[in-house]
Amino acid sequence: MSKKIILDCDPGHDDAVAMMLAQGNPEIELLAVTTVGGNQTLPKVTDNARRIATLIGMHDVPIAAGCTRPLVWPVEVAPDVHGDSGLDGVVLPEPAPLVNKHAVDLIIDTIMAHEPGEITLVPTGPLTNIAMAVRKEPAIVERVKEVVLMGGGYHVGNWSPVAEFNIKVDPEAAHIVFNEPWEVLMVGLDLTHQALATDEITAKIRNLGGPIADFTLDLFKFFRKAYKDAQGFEFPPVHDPCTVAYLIDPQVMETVRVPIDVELKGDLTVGMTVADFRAPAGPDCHTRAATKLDFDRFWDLVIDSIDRIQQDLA
Ligand SMILES: [Ca+2]
Repeated sequence: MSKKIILDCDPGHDDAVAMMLAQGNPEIELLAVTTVGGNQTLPKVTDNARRIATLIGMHDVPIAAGCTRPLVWPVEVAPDVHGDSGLDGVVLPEPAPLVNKHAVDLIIDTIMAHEPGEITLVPTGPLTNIAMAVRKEPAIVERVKEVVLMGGGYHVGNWSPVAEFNIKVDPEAAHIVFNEPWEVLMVGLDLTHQALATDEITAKIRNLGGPIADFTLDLFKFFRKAYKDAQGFEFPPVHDPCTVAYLIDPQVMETVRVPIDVELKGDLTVGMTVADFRAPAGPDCHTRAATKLDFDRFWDLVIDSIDRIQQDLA
């Protein structure tokens, strides 16, 4: 049984890899790609998503643009990590069509048209669209199987000392998503900082050869320099596909059930995902945090998806 997912993203170098993994793995049935302002402005990330769709042969998946800005705060983008286009360093083909529907409505309509428990939401950008969908149609909460999101962290931040970008730029949206009583798996920085595109990994991708392998190498080349300059990493952490990888094979990571909430008020800590590890999680706890990545298993899935996409395109 394949997993039906909606990918809500802001491409973004690592979002691009999440799209590739969703497209290139038969365990995943991608029902929609929705975009949200984040790594770059909404027009830019939407254009990137549409061009990636063309590149990887994603022809039958509706793509819809969503919210231009966070619920409360002004727009904040990440050009030092993703460049002026949001996807600098690569050459992309013409954009795939956009559906004439707001992303929030596409999310709601898709969930309501399926049986309860069928659809997993996979947000890999700020949580604005998901929060808006919850507020517009609260019935989605009990119909969604799980929210598997990239964002947050329990020990580290990257946009402040304690807050991760996706949560920090729209903390109110994140607060809504973490406080609804659906299952939430936080695939945060503690996990994704283990998903490094090392020399060993780029060598494996280079050995594959082909247009999608070359595209991925260009992505990683830009991302590596950006992460070195901006945050001092030797190799870039490829955050977003960790979510999709978990849905293909849960053994790709270890998780722990723990209460998690989002700080909204602290002068130094706004956007922090606060996980309470003091005692065993109670029966009402609906949140989990990802802790340990199986590095080889994860990258094997990514590399396999590149190979499959290239075979499908050939
Ligand atoms: Ca992202």
